[in-house]
Amino acid sequence: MAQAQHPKGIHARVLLTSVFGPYAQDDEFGSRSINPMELYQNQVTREQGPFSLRMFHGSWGLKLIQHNLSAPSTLLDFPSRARFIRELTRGRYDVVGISGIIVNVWKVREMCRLVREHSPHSQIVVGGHVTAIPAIERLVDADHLVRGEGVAWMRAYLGEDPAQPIVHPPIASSFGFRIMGLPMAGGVGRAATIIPSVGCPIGCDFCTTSAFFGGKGKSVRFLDNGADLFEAMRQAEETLGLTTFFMMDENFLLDRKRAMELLGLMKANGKVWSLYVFASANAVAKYELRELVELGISWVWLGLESPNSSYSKLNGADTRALTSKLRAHGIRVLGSTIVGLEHHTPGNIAGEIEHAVAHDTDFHQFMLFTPVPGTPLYQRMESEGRLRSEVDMADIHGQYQFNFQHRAITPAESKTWLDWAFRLDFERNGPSLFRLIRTTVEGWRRYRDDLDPRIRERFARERKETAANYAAALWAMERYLHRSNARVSARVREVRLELDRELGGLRRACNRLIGPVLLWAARREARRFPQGRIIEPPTSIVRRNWNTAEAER
Ligand code: B12
Ligand code: SF4
Repeated sequence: MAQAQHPKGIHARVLLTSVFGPYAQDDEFGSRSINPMELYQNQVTREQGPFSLRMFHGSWGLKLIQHNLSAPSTLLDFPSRARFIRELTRGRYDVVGISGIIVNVWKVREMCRLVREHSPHSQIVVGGHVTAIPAIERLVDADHLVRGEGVAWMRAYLGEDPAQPIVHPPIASSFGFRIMGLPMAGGVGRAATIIPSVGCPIGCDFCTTSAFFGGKGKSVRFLDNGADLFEAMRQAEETLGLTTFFMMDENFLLDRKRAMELLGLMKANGKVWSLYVFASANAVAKYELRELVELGISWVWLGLESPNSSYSKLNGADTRALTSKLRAHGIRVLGSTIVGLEHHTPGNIAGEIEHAVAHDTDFHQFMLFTPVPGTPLYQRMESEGRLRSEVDMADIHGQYQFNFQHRAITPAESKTWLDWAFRLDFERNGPSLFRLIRTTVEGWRRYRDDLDPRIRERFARERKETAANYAAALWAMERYLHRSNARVSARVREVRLELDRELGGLRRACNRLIGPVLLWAARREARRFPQGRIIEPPTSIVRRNWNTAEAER
């Protein structure tokens, strides 16, 4: 089908928006209290009480689109419903682009309705994973539904060449960091987000991002080679003053050639950068540890899934050995485990969760096995008649209950096992903040005298940031856990004493003063918000390519 084009081309007035909040509450638009707009509190550290990491991430897909359009545009991120209506009524927008994922479908529907009511002349374009829902056109009243990559589509729609190279925007990866009930300047691993590509060619059957951008063998590459990557990172460093990068690529290490080109340029230009990446075990295996360290890999999101799954990305990998090797070299690991795979039964699932927890990763995400619309797994479950059609799409997010008939585990049991996994991980391994400090210190110990000055400098920097920001937090954690979990408290103490030995007397004295404040704040937070404090992201508005008078509206 021919690509649609707006008659006003680059002169069209464009509003790009994410779905409206509040998010962490139960409402008729599909918000759910267990589905806050946060990564860690939603699906990683949610059972870690006051030690859960709290922060937000903006809508990077919309940012990338906006940055690559010449048309005057407004990006409204995390609006309230009222703020969205206000923007519609004041903006005289020709185009309203709405971004959503599947759980947000009812908000997308409501937003389309609001556009028709308050800005009837606007064309509505809906993009993002929500468009993977079969027969979405019957659920939402949009003029265009964009499945897959959106920059090229929007460029073509607005009369620009879709094949132009991507201009990468500077993106600060997170904001609003809090822990132990207090806002913290800087935040854990403040980083610039870089988006090298979307999709993943490995094509695991459950993987929604892989399926959405073409499936097995396919991905869409924005930064095709090491030089493109290096340039985007250099510019982000210059604009944002950051030397840590969150590589938003589903499997960054898979493309070894590109990664090694980047390493060559980092070395040639003396760049001491830290990289946070997503990577599968078979991709990590393509590198010597020394190469990963030289590349500045300091945090890996690793799919562990299950020791008995047959996913090719694991390829027989001993993930426990791999994780402990990475950690011993100062590479922090966020392990990701699927709960409720097909082979799980009430008899073996506890053992599999124990196995996951035994990895002692710095962070652990647990997700229910979930057939998501648009994936090969969903098609198979549908053809086998095993989808639970009564499940609301707002509940298909992997943290509630199965949306399919499992052969051995009921939906209610699925939630019980999932919650248990998070709790067990916390009980055995302690707060993630402690674990990541531990790994950072381990890396520094190993590499502080390395012959390569780039490596020495990176580890010294990471350790310094950690010590400066979080040594006092260790003091507070040690005491907080003293009664409830003496074993973990003792482990925290060991790391704290080691850090203390390295710190100057003044810094140590400071920490002795700050520690009790943090302890008090953590106890207070746990008392006031036993289920976790509800925090919503603030609305942000970015206008581009307007003349000044209009931009100040
Ligand atoms: C950052 C992130 C978040 C942030 C939210 C950021 C935000 N402002 O919304 C946080 C951490 C809060 C989050 C939360 C959740 N997330 Co999330 N998240 C991501 C992540 C890691 C990156 C998104 C991203 O920026 N990608 C890069 C950009 C460039 O790609 P993109 O967003 O897809 O955008 C492209 C196209 O989709 C398209 N497009 C997008 N929007 C629009 C709009 C228009 C008009 C057009 C034309 C095109 C278009 O063009 C863009 C450029 O090509 C993705 C995984 C991934 N790799 O994408 C998951 C992902 C989007 N999240 C997902 C899920 C399920 C969730 C949660 C439900 C948590 C959970 N249990 O997993 C919650 C929902 C929270 C809520 N209440 O809504 C799923 C969505 C699955 C689906 N099929 O719907 C993903 C794909 C992860 C996964 N593999 O399962 N998430
Ligand atoms: S390796 Fe990871 S990103 Fe790639 S298809 Fe499998 S689950 Fe998706």
